[in-house]
Amino acid sequence: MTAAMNEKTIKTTCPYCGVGCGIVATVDDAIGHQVTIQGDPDHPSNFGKLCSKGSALGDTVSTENRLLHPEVHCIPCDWNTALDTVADGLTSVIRQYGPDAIAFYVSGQLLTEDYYVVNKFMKGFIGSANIDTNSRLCMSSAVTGYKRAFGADAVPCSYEDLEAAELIVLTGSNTAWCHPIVFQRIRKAKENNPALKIVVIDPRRTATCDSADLHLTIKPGMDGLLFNGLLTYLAQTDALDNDYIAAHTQDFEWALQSARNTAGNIEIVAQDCGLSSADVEKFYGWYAKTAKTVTVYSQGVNQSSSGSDKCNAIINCHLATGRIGKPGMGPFSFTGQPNAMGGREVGGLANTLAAHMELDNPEHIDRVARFWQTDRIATRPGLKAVELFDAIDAGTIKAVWIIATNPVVTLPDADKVKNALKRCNLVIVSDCIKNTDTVDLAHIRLPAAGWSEKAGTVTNMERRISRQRPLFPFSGLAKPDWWIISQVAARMGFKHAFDYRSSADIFREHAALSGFENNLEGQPRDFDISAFADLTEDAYDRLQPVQWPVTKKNPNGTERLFTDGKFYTASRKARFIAIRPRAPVNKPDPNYPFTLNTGRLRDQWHTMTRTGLSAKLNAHKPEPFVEIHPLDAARYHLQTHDLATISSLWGNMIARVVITENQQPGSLFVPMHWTAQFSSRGRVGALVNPVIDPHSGQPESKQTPAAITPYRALWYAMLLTRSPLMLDDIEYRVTVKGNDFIRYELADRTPFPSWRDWLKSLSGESNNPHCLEYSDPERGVYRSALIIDGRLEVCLFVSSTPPLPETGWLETLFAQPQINKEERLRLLSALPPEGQEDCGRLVCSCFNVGEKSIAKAIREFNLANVEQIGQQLSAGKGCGSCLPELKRFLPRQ
Ligand SMILES: Nc1nc2c(c(=O)[nH]1)N[C@H]1C(S)=C(S)[C@@H](COP(=O)(O)OP(=O)(O)OC[C@H]3O[C@@H](n4cnc5c(=O)[nH]c(N)nc54)[C@H](O)[C@@H]3O)O[C@H]1N2
Ligand SMILES: Nc1nc2c(c(=O)[nH]1)N[C@H]1C(S)=C(S)[C@@H](COP(=O)(O)OP(=O)(O)OC[C@H]3O[C@@H](n4cnc5c(=O)[nH]c(N)nc54)[C@H](O)[C@@H]3O)O[C@H]1N2
Ligand code: SF4
Ligand SMILES: [Mo]
Repeated sequence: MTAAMNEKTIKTTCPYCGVGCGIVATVDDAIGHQVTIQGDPDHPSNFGKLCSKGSALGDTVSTENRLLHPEVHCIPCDWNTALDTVADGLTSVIRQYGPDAIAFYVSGQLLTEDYYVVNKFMKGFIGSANIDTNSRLCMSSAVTGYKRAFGADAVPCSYEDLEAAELIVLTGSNTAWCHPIVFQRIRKAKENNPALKIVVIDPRRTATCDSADLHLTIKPGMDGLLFNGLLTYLAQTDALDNDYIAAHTQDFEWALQSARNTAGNIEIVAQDCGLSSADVEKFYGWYAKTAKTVTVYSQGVNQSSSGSDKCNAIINCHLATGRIGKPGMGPFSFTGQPNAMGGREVGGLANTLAAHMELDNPEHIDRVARFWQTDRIATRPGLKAVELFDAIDAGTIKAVWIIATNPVVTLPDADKVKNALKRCNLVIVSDCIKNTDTVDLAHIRLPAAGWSEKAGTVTNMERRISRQRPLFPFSGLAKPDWWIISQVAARMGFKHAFDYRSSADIFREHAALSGFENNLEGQPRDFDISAFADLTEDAYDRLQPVQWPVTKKNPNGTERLFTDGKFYTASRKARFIAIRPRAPVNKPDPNYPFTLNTGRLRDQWHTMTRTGLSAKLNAHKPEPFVEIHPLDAARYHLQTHDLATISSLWGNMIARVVITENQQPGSLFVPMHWTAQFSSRGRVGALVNPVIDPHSGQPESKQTPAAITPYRALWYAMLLTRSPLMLDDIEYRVTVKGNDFIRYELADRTPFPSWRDWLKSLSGESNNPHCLEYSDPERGVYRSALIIDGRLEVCLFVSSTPPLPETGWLETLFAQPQINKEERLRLLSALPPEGQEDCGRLVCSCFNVGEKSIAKAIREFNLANVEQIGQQLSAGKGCGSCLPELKRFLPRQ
């Protein structure tokens, strides 16, 4: 048989962001764990496009770092032993302390089927609602905002509304990096319709700003005031849709009064938001006169102690202008995770119930209990993420099961979370990966099937349900999450309710519940996919992407909600909410004079358990860093390439200094991605204040008072090696996985005993080791390379001051089986031979184009736009994720 005959093509969905791109995966059974990834041209979310992360999925499916078998107290075991131990452990806690002494902490990265089962188990049968999800950190404020306004957690818009819009306001969203394919759709829409205006509201200048007609560098946390000011302005300028307000809404006067009281005129708003009056007026003016307006909001709005209010301040303006339920309009919360929306559907949050029902509503509780045929259902909301870990810390929760999330890195006050887990009697973790900061603290580790193995559905941020389909068999003993949970439920006496044979079984039940007693007495629930309640196994396999609601009457799904002006409140009218804007809870002070902002990078996904495996993705931003404005850098004696200690009342970290005017004076930005697996001191969650929104419980991850000081090491080193090395005792250590090498960035304040002896110890018993060395003790410089049998093994550069030489060329030498004489000669200078260029830090990961090559081509060929760069270098011609960055290399027009 030829290889091609073994090839099969499978359609599935990207496991990263909420855009929910369709993928065509080609696997060759003869080759094993390898896959070629392409965008699915027929998927309505991406029409064939994929961003850098989606395109690199093939690099992340290796089994090398997978958790391949269950472990109890670090001892590998079979499933029966592990499942019995989990069931016995949970049962004994319940017997002794009651069901509320147990907690689950789950994730928007579960498939809907997994998510449904774990919620049914905990809320329906264990009988406690102490099950929360990482979505609490992500979009619980958006949920609260929608529920307060519409009576249901219903995202009104579609991506097509962005294309039909004439004004897109992006607030607290770095769309270019975090929802790249939707951003490409927005960019394309602007090309097709130059009248489309884009306003970006973000204290930082981000890649998203490169497409903006107006960028408002808002003072951190002030969005509520800005949108209250907008509501006042709309009233003052006669831009309200009074007919819509009268027919379809309630409580308008109340909200307007509050807006007037708090944001009565543009000057005050501008001053308090740190903006110019002219810019605020421009934004308000555009908004007032552009009917087709979509406001997109994400973590810069949600992750705030007043996040829910900010969401409602935004929604108020849409309701006041009747801009909802019509093409090209609406308040559009961008969710982050691939299945944040699916989690909302199954009641993933501790205060909600399945199928968009509520835990504070006795009728809903009764209905779900009858559907599940249980008399043990939880009857009150459970603890929300931050409180839940506080309860673990306090010892009131005795056992926790964490599934598909990494709270030791991503919850605020993350050192406290770490200590809480260390103290907890029973920590069960289900993950695909062998070592994460959270898995490392588990008593019981359960190997979950990951993307490319598991089967089920996800819902993207425009309510579109798509299938994830398996490409490979399960690795090792890994099992789908729904199976693991059902097995434990069965062992705890609930087999009758968890007797699922497939994910299709679960999906049907979930669909049936969504239609169960829906629309009683003219009161419908928004989430209804009852059309799928009888889906056959085969039809589930073939399920095409579709936007809910999907009912028998409406089998092709629903592009837009609220087209009839009817909402899900008792009166069927939308509610205005009166907003009193509040600043972040903790304010900078002389000890902690900066506002620390945290967020995402283009090529990493959260805690890097998967993207960190891809050399390509690591190349874009390889090291944890802190961005600071030049004036602040000068004041605090920081230079580019320096390391700095950043600290808050809660914790501290070390990161590389990046000086940039993209940052406002008084604020710092640190990416959220680094963990103890990749860096000794790069976990920013340790610094983040555990302040939460009173309505949603979402933490204020974007604003923590912080201080910064130079970290002056005795020595700095850069080490390239073929295989991992033990470097645990070094104070600053970052590990970067490359293609054929690993790079370590190192620094310490205590002397390293002897680099020479250490290198010698590395050559071990090998034949023919050869050590090149250069030493200048006066300058603290030491350089060395270890070559074994003509092949480069280790390359070490040490200096008493940063920066160390650039490593681009040296890294390429690891791909060679032998290095030649000239290369040997130049090794310790790090300068490539004539004709072999170092292309600099990677910008375009599809075509491996670095910043030096781009700058050089622009200079040499007088390139004037990104198209010309593409023609010359191919950069930007692949996934397009680097286009905003390419723009920055061009001379400013
Ligand atoms: N590459 C990549 N993409 C991702 C993810 C990833 O890890 N990597 N994660 C996914 C997930 S789960 C999520 S939730 C989304 C998040 O997507 P986004 O919300 O777009 O991403 P963030 O970087 O967290 O924050 C967005 C912006 O909010 C700004 N901001 C901070 N404070 C304020 C403020 O007070 N007001 C305003 N208006 N803006 C402010 C920040 O400067 C930042 O640029 O991304 C998803 N997509
Ligand atoms: N400082 C700061 N902190 C933040 C944020 C921020 O902007 N700033 N953003 C917050 C937001 S919006 C989010 S969404 C969170 C995300 O934070 P987390 O969810 O904690 O981060 P991930 O790295 O996505 O963790 C997912 C884990 O699930 C595992 N996994 C993947 N697939 C599966 C599966 O199918 N089954 C199982 N069992 N495991 C699987 C992965 O290996 C990984 O360990 O971080 C939050 N924390
Ligand atoms: S935009 Fe990128 S990360 Fe998001 S779903 Fe599409 S390919 Fe995946
Ligand atoms: Mo998120």
